[in-house]
This record gives sequence, C-alpha cells and structure tokens, in this order.
Amino acid sequence: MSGGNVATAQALVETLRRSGVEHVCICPGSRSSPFALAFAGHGDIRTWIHVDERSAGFFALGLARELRAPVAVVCSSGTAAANLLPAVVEAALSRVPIIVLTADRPPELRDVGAPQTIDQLNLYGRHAKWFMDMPLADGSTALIRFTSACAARAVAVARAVPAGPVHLNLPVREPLLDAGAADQGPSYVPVVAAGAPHVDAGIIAACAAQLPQYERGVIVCGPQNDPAFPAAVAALAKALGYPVFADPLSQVRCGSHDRSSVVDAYDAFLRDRTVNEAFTPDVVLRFGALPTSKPLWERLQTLSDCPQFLIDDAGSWRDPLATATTVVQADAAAFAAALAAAVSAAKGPPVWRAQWLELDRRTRVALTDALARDERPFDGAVFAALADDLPSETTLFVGNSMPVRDLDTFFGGSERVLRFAANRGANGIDGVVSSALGAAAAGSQVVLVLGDLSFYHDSNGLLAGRLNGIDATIVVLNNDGGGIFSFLPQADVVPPERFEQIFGTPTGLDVGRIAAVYSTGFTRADDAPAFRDALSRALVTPGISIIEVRTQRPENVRRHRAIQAHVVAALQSAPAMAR
Ligand SMILES: Cc1ncc(C[n+]2csc(CCOP(=O)(O)OP(=O)(O)O)c2C)c(N)n1
Ligand SMILES: [Mg+2]
Repeated sequence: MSGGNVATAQALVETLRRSGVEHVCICPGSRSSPFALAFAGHGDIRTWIHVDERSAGFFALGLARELRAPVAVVCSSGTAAANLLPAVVEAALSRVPIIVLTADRPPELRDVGAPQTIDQLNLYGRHAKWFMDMPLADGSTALIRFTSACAARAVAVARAVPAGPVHLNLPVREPLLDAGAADQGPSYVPVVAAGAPHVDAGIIAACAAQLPQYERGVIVCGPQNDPAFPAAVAALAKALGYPVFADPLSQVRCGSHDRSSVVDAYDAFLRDRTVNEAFTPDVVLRFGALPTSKPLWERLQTLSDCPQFLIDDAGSWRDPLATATTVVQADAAAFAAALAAAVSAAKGPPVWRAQWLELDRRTRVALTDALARDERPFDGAVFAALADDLPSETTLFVGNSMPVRDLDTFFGGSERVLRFAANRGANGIDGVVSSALGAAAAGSQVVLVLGDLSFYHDSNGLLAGRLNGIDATIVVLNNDGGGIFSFLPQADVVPPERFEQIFGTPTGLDVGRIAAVYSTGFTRADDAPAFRDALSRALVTPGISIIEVRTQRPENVRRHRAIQAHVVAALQSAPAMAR
C-alpha cells in the first residue's frame, strides 16, 4: 500500500504535538527521513538541528528540563541511536521527559549484515520508561490509529511521575518517502487526562500531629525542579519554626519567596567539628534528591536516633544513606503546602532556628572575607562574583566535578529570581555543554560554568550555537585536568607522576582555539575585575561567549583548605550552640 511511511510519520508528529511536544531535535540520516520531514514541515513544532546525536540527546534533556515539558529527538539507525544512551540515562535519573524516536531497518534487514543496522530493540534497557518497536507502516487506518495511540501514550508515560525518557523504535521500508503522499492529518488523536498531584489527607493529618512535637527540626532541600516548591517549603518552615538547609539546585536559595528560614552556608560550617557535633536536630524533613554537600549528608547519616522523613515522588526511593525512618510518597510542593496549612497554629522555639540563621550569616561573612584576602583566580571567587552579578531571570547551569560543589559553598542566597541546573542524575561530565545550550533554547538567559575536561568532553555541543542561533555564556574553569581528584585520598597515596597520568590528565588544550573553531566569542579573564567585566559583556552579546578562567589544581586545594581554616577560626567566637 503506498503512502504508508509519510502518512504514518505525519500522524505520529501531529499526535506528539497535540499531546504537548513543541520542540524536536533532529539529527541527519536517511532512514529517519519521513519523521524528520514530518517534524520540519509541521508549522507548530520548533526544530533544532544537531549533527552529533550524543549532543542532541543532552540538548533535548536540557531543553525539556528548562521547559518542564517533553522534547522529542529523532535519529537514524545504527550507532546514531546508541549515541543517545548517555542522555537517556541522565533523563531517567534526573526525571526529565524526553521522547526518543530511532529509525530502524525493516525486520527482513535485521541481523543479516545490512548496513548501518544494529539491534535497537530495548536499546536503552531499563533506562527507558517505555519501549515500543513500532510496526512497519502500511498506510492502513488501523496502523495509523495505532501510531497515534502510541504517540499519545509515549508523552503520557514520559510525563508521568517520576518523569523520564521513552523510546519508540521506528522501522521504515523503502521507498522511504512514498511519492505523492499528501498530508491528510490524523483523524484520531487520543487525549490523555492526567490529574493534578494529590496528597492524602490522612498522611497530612498524621504529620501535622506528630511534627510540632519536635522542637528542633530541620528541613533539607535537595535538587528540585518545581517552581511551586520554594514558596511551599518556606511556608512549611515558618509554620514549624525550622530552618531550611537549601541546596542551590533545590531552587530555594534564591528567589522572591520568603527566604527568612533559608540557611545556605551549611557546607562550610558543618566542616567545623564543634558546629557539626552541635547539629543534633530532633527531626529531619528531607525533600527531593540527596543534597550536594558531603558534610551535610555525612552528618545526616550519623543522626541514627533522629526520625528522618523523606518526601519524594511516588514510585521512587532516593535514600542512598538508608536513613529515612518514614518515606512519604507525595509531590513535594503539594505536601509542603498542605502540611504548612495543617500546622499553621504551631510554632517552634525561635532560638533553634535563629541560631542556625545567625551561624549562617557569620559563615557567609567569613567566606566573603576569606575570598577577599587573595585576588588570584580561584573557582570559589567565580561563584561569589556570579552570586553578586547575575541578573534576575538567569539560569545558572553548572558542570559536575568541582563546579557544582563550589556553587554549593560559595553561592549565597539572594532575592533575585535565579534558576540552578545541573546533570545530577548520573553526575556525568559528558553532555554538559549541550544540556546548558538546550536550556538556553527554552529562551532563558543561561550562564554555564564547567571544568575544562567537561568542556572538552562535549565541545561538539558548541556547534548547536551556530546551527541554531543560541545565546549563552560559558565560563570554563581551566585547571588543565581533573581538579577534583586532588581532593581525594588517592592524591596522598599515589606518586605524583602516576597521579598526573591517571587522575590529573592534563590535556594542554587551548580553549581559545576551540572557541575559534566554533566561531564563538572568547575572553580570558585573569582576575576578578576582568571576570566581572567579561561576564557583563557576555550577558548582552548575541551568540555564545566563552570566558576562560585559568587556575592551578594544587593551588586550588590549598585555597579551599585555607578558606575553610579561616571559617573555622571565625566561628570559634560564635555563641555556643543550643546543646
Ligand atoms: C562521562 C564521565 N566520565 C568520567 C567521569 C569521572 N570524573 C568525574 S570528575 C572528572 C574530572 C572532571 O574535570 P573537569 O571537568 O576539568 O573539572 P574539575 O575536576 O577540574 O573541577 C572525571 C573524569 C564522569 N563523572 N563522567
Ligand atoms: Mg579541570
């Protein structure tokens, strides 16, 4: 039957669009032609062109996370599809809805040595929430209806809590494009009705009765991507009288919500032994993923007698510390808002909350003071400058390794509406450039800060800037290798030359030349004023602007330790903790 491929592709694309997919990343290839053309010809779907599938996957992920909506990716058969695996893994773990559409050969060409043909069935294994090997198109009404149903279902599954990636494998028989096929539009588009998050009233009543009994509580907010969450958790903190230890990626540190309970310098003050020991809450309420700060989660792990509530989406279990004594499976924002309303009459003793807020203030002053003592380029100073200078409505995207940790330590809260993002599902150093450019494609002003190896790993992603006209600022913290390893015990036991070879891995790459290859802007900033100047210019310059800050790995370790020593000394004079 003729017209099958084109009509089926058009039904698929139209149903995806009507189900909420407004963006697609398309990678070149022949086998995927019907789908690529159906997307590109659809007037109401934004198309983003990528050559490298690995970058395309991460771009889709960054875009979908920023939009909080599903994004599709289309690629050809073979290793093209295999290159999407890292992004699928990250999307699964960081709960981002992406719809992966891989073209494939028809069944008679599988496993018989046909070119560009690999086994694509369940290619992403359990990392995909749903997989369907679609039937070959035959132009029949029955198969077109089935295709539409699968497209609607794919979006529904990707969105369903916890969100994640789905995979449709699309075999296409030649001729790929049936001659003369006209766009008829689908006659059948199922609509999925998904309800708003609902929190069980019984659970709220039980928590509302129990929690006010604990005077010294603490709320810990890990990575979260729900705009409704900060205000809800602020209301809960106020109602209970608890401080909120907020990871930057929780979106609670910065914004126009009530931040009067927010503590953001805990990563530094919990490294002080006396303070650490004094941190003995009666109860912990933990929301979302595990916070970045190792001193915080290590301390939570030692609080074995303390009830710890973990509030996370139904069907998930993010408790690697195995400290949760009660797991509440609920939408975080809805739970916090409902509980805040239910305990609104209660009030904790002000001294407990106040003393952590005061310690927080003193720690931030000590950190600022320590940074001011040395003007030489330092990763922490970059984040402190960003905390001062980033305009409202900016998304700060950070790479894994040291950047996400330095963000945690050195980026204090503010009233500015800032969003924070990182690929913290699998913590890869791959795909960071593409994910950040994907976030920029959502229309946000994006500043990305990442290490030199992470930059190298996804420098292919920079092409998206030229192909798709994206504006973004990229700050490369260039310490010529993996700086994080110098903080690990390996650094003390492995001989220096072997350490450099295996862990340091200096590449000697010239960031300026990479920038030139991709025709991006480039500035090297050698001190804080030069950085601030470069940043302010980059923020108003169209296209991609790269700012390189060169630092030294061993020196970086010394600076971190000196700053920590300064904080500890400054806190010695802090008033005694309540216990
Ligand atoms: C895809 C991937 N490969 C390897 C690692 C292990 N890894 C973690 S941090 C790191 C070094 C990163 O170096 P860079 O981006 O320069 O940041 P720095 O450590 O210097 O801050 C490596 C190789 C990883 N997380 N992801
Ligand atoms: Mg590095």
